Amino acid sequence: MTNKIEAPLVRLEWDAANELVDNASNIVTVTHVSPDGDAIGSLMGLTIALREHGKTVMPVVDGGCPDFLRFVPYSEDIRGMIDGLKPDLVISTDASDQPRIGKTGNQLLASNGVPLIQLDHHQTNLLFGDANLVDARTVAAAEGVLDWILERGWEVSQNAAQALLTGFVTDTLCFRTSNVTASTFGKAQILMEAGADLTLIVQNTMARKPTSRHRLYGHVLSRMKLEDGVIWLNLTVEDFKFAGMPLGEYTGLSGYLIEADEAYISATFKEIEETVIECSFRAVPGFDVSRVALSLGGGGHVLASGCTITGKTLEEVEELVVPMLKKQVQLGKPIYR
Ligand SMILES: [Mn+2]
Repeated sequence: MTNKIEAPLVRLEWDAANELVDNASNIVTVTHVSPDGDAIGSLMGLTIALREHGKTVMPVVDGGCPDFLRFVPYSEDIRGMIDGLKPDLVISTDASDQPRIGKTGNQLLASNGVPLIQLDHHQTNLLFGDANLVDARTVAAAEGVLDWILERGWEVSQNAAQALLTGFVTDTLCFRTSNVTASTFGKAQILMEAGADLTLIVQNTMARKPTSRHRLYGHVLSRMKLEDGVIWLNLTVEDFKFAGMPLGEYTGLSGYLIEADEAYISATFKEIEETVIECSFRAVPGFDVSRVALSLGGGGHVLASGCTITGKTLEEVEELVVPMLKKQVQLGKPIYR
């Protein structure tokens, strides 16, 4: 194995996707479980644009829309369950494989034999749609949705733009990630000219967080470990209880740990049940955590990825995965520091 970063995955089956959309009238849009800003932003940007072009569209995700993303236009329409829905087309956004679209998404596909378009930007995408719109060069699934809207020659409405800019902002950590290019700003300009409010998004996502997250950080950070360029933390069920956070809620800790000067790869190992462990990885440019996640049944981006390991305890997962990450440190070289 070398540290050669693979060419970005690009598979844009526009014609097949457009034909499926043109022949459908009743569409359900879905996105990945534990939805983040890009999941909800791409889901709603697409939903709004399709509705504006005469389609009946119902957005669905397991558990519904998280509270902090309720500022996204029409997010109140997002259902947490599929009862009664019988679409003639399902479109998923921001999910790299079919299990990621959760119980609701998989129930929809299983019960109807209905066709699936999947739109995504993860390098590890498994091309699981009947039509695939995957571009790993895009910074967010929301950018892929915008590309599709522009490809169709559609206007971008203010509501669609607001939803889509949310995906751009959250997936790029406010235009700070290494995949941001001049073209990213060109597309952000299109969205802001259409009326998207950047400050509204920043204040609801980047600049605010639940206080319980501060409580968790204060409780666990002294336990972090740093060896051979890898920095990591184990998070137990007890830690979440102490902080008053729902089990498994997004913590942002791997993104925080990777800011440490001596770290090239960071990880958090999150105990959901005694032998169900969620792993989250981050890397600085020049290293690759996507293949470790993929080999463990997960996926993601070169610099940010994750997986869920079942049948092992927190300690066993740490023992298995940390050496894999240390190996990735040896295979890489920092580009900027
Ligand atoms: Mn995304």
